[in-house]
Amino acid sequence: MNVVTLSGGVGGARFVRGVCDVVAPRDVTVVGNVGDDLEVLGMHVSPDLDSILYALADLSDEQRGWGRADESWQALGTVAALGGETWFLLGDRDLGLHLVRTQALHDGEPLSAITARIARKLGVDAVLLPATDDRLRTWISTASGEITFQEWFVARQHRDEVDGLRFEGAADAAPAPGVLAALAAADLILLAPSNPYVSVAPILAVEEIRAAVAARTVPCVAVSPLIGGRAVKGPADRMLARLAGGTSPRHVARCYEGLIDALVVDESDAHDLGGLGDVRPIVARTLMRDADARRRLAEAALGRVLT
Ligand code: FO1
Repeated sequence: MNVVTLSGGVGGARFVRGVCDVVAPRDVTVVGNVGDDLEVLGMHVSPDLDSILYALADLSDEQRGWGRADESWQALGTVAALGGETWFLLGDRDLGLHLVRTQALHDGEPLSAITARIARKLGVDAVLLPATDDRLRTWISTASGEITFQEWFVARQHRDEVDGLRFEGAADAAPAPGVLAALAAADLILLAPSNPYVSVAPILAVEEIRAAVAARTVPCVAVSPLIGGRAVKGPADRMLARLAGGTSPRHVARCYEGLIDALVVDESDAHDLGGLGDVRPIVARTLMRDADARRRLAEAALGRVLT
């Protein structure tokens, strides 16, 4: 069974790992968000692709939620001592990946090819594709102006309320090689429990990807990132309240209007399933505390297709 998952970082990466525990990883394609990408200290960082890579290679720092386990920070210490930029934390092990990717990009290799090469080296069998090889960047509108995603998320700890989003470059971005073919060959499309606005929307902002999902002939199942109307981590609940008018399953489903057939919701949200229309609710425990929980959630999302 071919499964395509559209995913952001952290929560999405955990979910993708669960999917790979249930379906043969070779049959799993992950389309990752690149709207969070940034250049820092001269390096191209792709946080969401890296969170997925590290999760699938079993290298993630589970506590921190991003970056590598067993990390050290010597290089960043030198950067700080020399008065360099340290707002975006890059660990020593992580830096190695950014060096390789940045050099390859400078040499003209597309992000998708570099990502595939790094995935192979890390022993990842699933196919990981950036949504696009073109430049696509998420900008956040706040009361104090428009700022880049990472300035809002990391530097300002996402404390500014979001008035709107812009996906720079999306209108001209082409899906990365393999994305449309994977969607065409999919038996099931999944939207990971990532933030609909800043993690999944930048992927769907690539028009041909959105059109392919909209025109699907196979089920598309989204997993809500909310538990009891709250985000496990991050600003998804505040954004849904402000931009969609609430944090119920129907508000999550509305972010994916015309794109999903089912929505996996947490047991704690099962009392409020009104307004879902044609979207079928699948009630499950969605907190991915450990490997078993990850696998159970993946099984719930895959359930109907697997049986
Ligand atoms: N998140 C932070 O909150 N602070 C950081 O300094 C930070 C550094 C970082 C470095 C590499 C990487 O792959 C991810 C990193 N993240 C950091 C996480 C990242 O900014 C976000 O979790 C995602 O962009 C949102 O999905």
